[in-house]
Amino acid sequence: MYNIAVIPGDGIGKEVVEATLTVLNKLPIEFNYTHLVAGDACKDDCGVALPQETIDVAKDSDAVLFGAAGETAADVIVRLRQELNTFVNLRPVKSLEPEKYGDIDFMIVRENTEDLYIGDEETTNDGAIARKRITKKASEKICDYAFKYAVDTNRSKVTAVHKANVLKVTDGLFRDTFFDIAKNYPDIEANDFYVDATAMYLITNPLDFEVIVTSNLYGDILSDEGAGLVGGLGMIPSANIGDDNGLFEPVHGSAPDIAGQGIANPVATILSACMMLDYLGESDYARQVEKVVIEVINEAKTVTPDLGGSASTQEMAEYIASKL
Ligand code: GGG
Repeated sequence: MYNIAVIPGDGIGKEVVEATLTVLNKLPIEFNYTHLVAGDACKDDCGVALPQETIDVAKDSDAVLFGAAGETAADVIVRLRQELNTFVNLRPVKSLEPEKYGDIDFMIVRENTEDLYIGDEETTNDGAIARKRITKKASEKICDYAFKYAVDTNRSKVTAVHKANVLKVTDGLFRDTFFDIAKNYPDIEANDFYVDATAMYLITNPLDFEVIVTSNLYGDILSDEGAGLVGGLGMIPSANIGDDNGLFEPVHGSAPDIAGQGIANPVATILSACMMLDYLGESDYARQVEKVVIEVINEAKTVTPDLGGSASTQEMAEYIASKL
């Protein structure tokens, strides 16, 4: 039995998490869910966006399934990643409809604990200032993870993304650390691009990428761009992994424009649950669910409006569950 902390969060988070539990509940695995609150509504109701109980239960669970953060993202999802010390955020950009989007398949390995996302901001006399923290230790850890990931998944190249020509000290440290770590992996090609150039190459040459390793902010931005290459934000899952904890969430946010309408695409959250199954050592079931999700998307019948259908979030999830 696995103890899973479930944090739907805000907006469409509730809908996509409910849909995902419908799919998980069809598997012959026993899950003990603890439903926890966090987010904008939680802040309005109880004064804090991330209650201590939510943090404690998340830390003690076998894995965390998270939905979406809204305006309180910094106090909720960014803080949770720090509290759980999930130092890597894996964001796979993979086309599930190769005829439509080509054979795009690369992994973004995003550093998850530092950079501008430490939230060290202050107001000054003439405006405001934010501190960007890049440490050698965290850079070594994330770059090593990226190379190991490349070896484990038979990839041949790791690309570091930074802006070291402008941010010479912080991004320069990240880039230099990357090339130091690369020396330990002589069979893997190591190259680097500036983040602005990468934003273009992802559109002009997406097949050139295999594994991207980058800092927190660039990883956040490039993964949304990646989603745009393969059908939209409803398609990309993610896994936050640390030495003791795993937290799984779609890349998308709370999408207030469509929240409550029951039309959000549940694929990103269902695939995040597949990454959770991998983390729990249940990879056979992860592959089974992925296979059905791909079939259902390509069938294009019982899918949400963004995928060309008219099914609701829950109808699509029930259809996926029925095929398992
Ligand atoms: N499920 C991802 C989510 O809630 N995203 C909203 C957001 O702003 N996230 C910031 C981040 O991923 O760092």
